[in-house]
Amino acid sequence: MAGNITLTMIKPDAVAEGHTGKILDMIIAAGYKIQAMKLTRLPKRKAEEFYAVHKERPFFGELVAFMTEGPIVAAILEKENAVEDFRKLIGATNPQKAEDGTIRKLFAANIERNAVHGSDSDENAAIEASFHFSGLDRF
Ligand code: FUP
Repeated sequence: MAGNITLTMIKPDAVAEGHTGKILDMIIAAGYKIQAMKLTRLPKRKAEEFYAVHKERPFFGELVAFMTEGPIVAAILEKENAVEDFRKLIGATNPQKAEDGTIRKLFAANIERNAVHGSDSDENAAIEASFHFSGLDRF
């Protein structure tokens, strides 16, 4: 069903700082069911592919370096209105602009090291879910 999944990555900063459990608690408390989940480390080529839309941007090299510096937790999350509600739960890209109580406000250092990813559309959620998981890994 369109609109019922989003793809998240708990980014290398948040995993390294030990925030994975607290972030997953917030996600589950917000009503998401975990369809798939793994601890993994993106190779440079895969990080470049994931963020290909940003490849001409000045921050692209730093973004790829950050996203490959350590393990991430990738997960497919299921709930009605998943994409939009998750964007509200994580807050603005820049944590200084994120609302109080959002995941980025609580755990992110700055616009680059911003703790979590959330898909920005239903179309991208489907693409990003398939990027990280095969059908066999989804429940
Ligand atoms: P978001 O959808 O909130 O993850 O934000 P974007 O798709 O605009 O950006 C993707 C990632 O690029 C962000 F998570 C962090 C990084 N980024 C920067 O490092 N600097 C910027 O100015 C903008 C984005």
